Amino acid sequence: MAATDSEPSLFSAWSYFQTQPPPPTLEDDVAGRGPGRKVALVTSGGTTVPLELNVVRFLDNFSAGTRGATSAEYFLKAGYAVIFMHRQFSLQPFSRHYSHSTNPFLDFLEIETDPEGTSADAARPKITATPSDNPACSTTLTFVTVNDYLWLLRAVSQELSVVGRNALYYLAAAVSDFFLPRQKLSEHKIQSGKGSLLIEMDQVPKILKPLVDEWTPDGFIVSFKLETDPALLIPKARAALERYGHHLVIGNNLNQRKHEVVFVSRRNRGSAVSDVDAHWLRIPTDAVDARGQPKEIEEDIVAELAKRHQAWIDQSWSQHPG
Ligand code: PAZ
Repeated sequence: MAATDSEPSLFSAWSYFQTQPPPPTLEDDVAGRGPGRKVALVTSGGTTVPLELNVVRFLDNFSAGTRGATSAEYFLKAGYAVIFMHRQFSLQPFSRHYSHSTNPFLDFLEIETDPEGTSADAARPKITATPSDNPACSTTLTFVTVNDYLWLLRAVSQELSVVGRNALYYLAAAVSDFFLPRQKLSEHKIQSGKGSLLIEMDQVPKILKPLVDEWTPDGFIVSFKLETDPALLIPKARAALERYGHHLVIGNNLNQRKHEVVFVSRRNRGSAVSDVDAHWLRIPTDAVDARGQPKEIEEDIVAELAKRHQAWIDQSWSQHPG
């Protein structure tokens, strides 16, 4: 019978779902297995450690947020939804190209240079995309202090745990190892006049442990390790893998971090941490990308991670379907 000839039916919500077919992708969407549902939580920039409750002085970290902001762009290009959790006023994806600007609309634009390289402005990036071209599925969160960072990371990772294996954690923020607990903070500005200032700081708890074991047990977790002594890089990365049991540590030395990083991981999931694979990614200092722009190592880091993350999702599903 043609639709126009039929009596209008009265559906209750119950009868609707009893009689109408679900879309074919529903199960995957809900389980977080859909192709567009991979999510990267990118942390970026340094944390501060206030020395007073009414903050006049604080300790800070060198990080400008370049690694995180650049990587977030490549995650978006690789089809990830991105939660960009960054230090307030540190570099942000896309607008990092225009560091003088505070225009939030730049967050939604893609940037390209003159492909011919002929115009007088050839070296200057130009905006070619509209907001609708950019994945709308990205969010920005900000922190300032190490305390903000820890609370935010816990809350976001607990929320994100619903995405299960499709969540990738890219922990590039430079998080202070030491802090002053609130109970030890002076309420008012620390006064001079008593000679030198001695401050004893407590160690920041090792947040990766509960992240891996409790908050987001199915997430694919990548931490960064920064060193200035190259001899320490791989041993410290290995120790982090052993201590926290996560998937991967990306090691970088302060002065070479834009040109080389090392991926340190277990050879096989579950194998002893003494049996690690150290995979170096290097780009020449004068490398250029397909558009003739200086190449960014984050492009290769994210490509390698997207491959490993997908392989891990596929492997997990073949071992534990559903
Ligand atoms: O932000 P940036 O590009 O200047 O520096 C990036 C980085 C060195 C902070 C990052 O790659 C990193 O190693 N983060 C972890 C630092 C650590 O806590 O060991």
